[in-house]
Amino acid sequence: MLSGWRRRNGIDTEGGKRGGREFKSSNTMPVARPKPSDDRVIAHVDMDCFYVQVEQRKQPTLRGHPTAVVQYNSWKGGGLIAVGYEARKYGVKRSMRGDEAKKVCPDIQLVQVPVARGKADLGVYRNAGSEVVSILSRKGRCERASIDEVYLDLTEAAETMLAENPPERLEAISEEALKSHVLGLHLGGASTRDCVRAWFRMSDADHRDKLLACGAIIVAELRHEVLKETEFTCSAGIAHNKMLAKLASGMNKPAQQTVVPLSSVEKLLESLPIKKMKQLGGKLGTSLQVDLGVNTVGDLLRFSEEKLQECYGINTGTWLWNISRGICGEEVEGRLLPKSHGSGKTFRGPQALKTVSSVQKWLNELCEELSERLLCDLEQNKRIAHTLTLHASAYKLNDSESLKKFPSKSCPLRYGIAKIQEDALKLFHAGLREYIGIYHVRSKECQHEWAITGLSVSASKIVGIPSGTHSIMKYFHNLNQTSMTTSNDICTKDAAFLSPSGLHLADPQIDTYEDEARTGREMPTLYPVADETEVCKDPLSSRKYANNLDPIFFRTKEQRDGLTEDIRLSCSGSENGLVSEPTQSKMDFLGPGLKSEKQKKKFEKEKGNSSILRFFHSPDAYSFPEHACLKTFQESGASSSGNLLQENKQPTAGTTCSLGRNDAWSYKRDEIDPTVLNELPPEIQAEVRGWLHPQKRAKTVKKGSSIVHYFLSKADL
Ligand code: TTP
Repeated sequence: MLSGWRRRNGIDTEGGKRGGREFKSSNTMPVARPKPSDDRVIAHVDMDCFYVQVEQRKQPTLRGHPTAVVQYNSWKGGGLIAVGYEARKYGVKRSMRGDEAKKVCPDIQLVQVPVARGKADLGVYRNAGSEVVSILSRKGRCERASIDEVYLDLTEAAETMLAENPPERLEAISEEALKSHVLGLHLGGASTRDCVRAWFRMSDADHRDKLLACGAIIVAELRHEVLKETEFTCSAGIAHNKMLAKLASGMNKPAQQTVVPLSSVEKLLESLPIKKMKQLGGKLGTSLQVDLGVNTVGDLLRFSEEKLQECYGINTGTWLWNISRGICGEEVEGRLLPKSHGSGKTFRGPQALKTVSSVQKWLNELCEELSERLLCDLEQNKRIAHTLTLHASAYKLNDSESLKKFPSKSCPLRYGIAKIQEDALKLFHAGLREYIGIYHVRSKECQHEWAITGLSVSASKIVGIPSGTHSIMKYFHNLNQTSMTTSNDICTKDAAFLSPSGLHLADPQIDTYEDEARTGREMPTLYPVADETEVCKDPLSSRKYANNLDPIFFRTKEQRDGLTEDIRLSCSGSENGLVSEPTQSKMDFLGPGLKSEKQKKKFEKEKGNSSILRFFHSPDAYSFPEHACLKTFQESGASSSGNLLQENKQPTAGTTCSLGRNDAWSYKRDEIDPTVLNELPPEIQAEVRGWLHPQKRAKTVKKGSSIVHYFLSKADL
């Protein structure tokens, strides 16, 4: 009898793949066997009871007191999402609610997570995480794995230290480093500290151990800097690969670090419960236990690679074979920024959503938050997300036993609150159709057939905007041109999607994600414990976010080369992509001024975000002259940080046009492709040229011919 995981993955007992489906590997389950790279020095740093520490920093009087952070839903005191170490001593656990925690620890201080839009607002934690990341990234390649976890590749720093300043020649080894736990270290009667010191100073040690010793000294120093500069403590694991480092960082908490020398790996894995291993905490782990009788990672050694492949597919089989030997070739990606943004919420018990309008209401809230974060990312980091994904969890009212999952759906992401909201709703409808069947969706009773218990929207495939070679105007111009055909495509598809008759049509615009079958991980839906879903955590990070995985990351790691059509769409400024002629496209590029009255209204409804104008609104972007402060922009109010009416000065004598707070988006006049200007309507070419070459600027601008004209509402003219 196959366990659920294997059945769903189409793996039969003979090892074939049923139904012609092939198991797809995730990022961390590479097909090829990685070369054991024992000479790398990798650290995993994990903040201790992170939310609690952030709250204690905000309210120092909480320090030293048993404290926990609760979700904002106050039912039974709210569910605990983070428990401080003082509270843990009393037996307070994350699974408890506030009232229960008070029973076991009457002195406990319960702090509610900040709330915005009727849901948890995790911005403060996210920002605190960024502070830590910026410190940890000082010594090597740094990968932000989740809101409070970081991987570091310290190989180079460790090699340099070993060559120039090896531990045996150090006058003193820091106290923090001497508190390290070195796995497999034989104490032989001496004090732990003396043994650790001796291990650090061992001149005849294996080269790889020496590298780890240097890594441990560096990590201790970094942790100390984090404490000094942010007041946060963190724990760390230092090993030769990510998997082992991650395992080790949780072994001794809080504020401690653990080193895994190569010689200790076998013993460590031998007795490690299979479910403790990253990615094996869910159904794949259960399948290993149930189907193969594997209880510890070491038990996997009984199986050949072929056998594991037979049971779980090529990639997962090889991955399992590797991890049982402590092999992991995964690189530390140089990434300080999150891979995705998301916003979600769960609706438990009576809060479950049972009508499309209630779903839409919440989707609108979630999309608004997502849009704000995207704009913030765009402004601060010059990054654009390409894919919008909707995840939901649901049950059927008339068939609560049904195991069918609400399918996750995705589509190209179009910027602008209204567009994101519109697309998210379409994704929801697409998911719902599949979940309960077309007939039911179309019938009136459908409103009473399902209940949504969780909703989340996320934006992924985030890439940086190329800079340097082209002007930003050129960039958007290109986007706009391409958007024409794509927009039409989208429009057609949307029409098919929305029209009742179109319900039967396939909508290639929307992707359906399969469940964990693809990845061997938990169903990528919502955050496991908290009522409030925060989807910004890196899905690759750990067990704790297993339910929060965004499958997009497992499908492919590669980012699209440059910018893709969905972004172009978003920049077109056209409503629903209703542009068919090049001239119209140019008008879109310029804003609503040249459009029909109807289009103008639609544009305003669009809140300004989706248009190229929105980008100009960014304080970092090239700005319009002072008098071009636009009502349309003002009304949008959607920027997370941009100030629409911020002082916009005209470029002066310098060669660089930069009016924002930083110059990252400024561009050199010389770099501006003159053809861009030629593409503009003749009546405004002169004015734009005037900005770029103020000395040549026309002295007077005829009313009605200025570019400003295009951005002013009728009332302003
Ligand atoms: P964790 O790192 O899992 O836990 P922690 O930092 O609170 O404690 P530890 O010292 O044991 O690592 O989670 C990081 C933060 O993420 C946590 O402080 C609160 C938040 N979180 C949730 O909101 N819901 C959850 O279900 C989990 C697991 C964490």
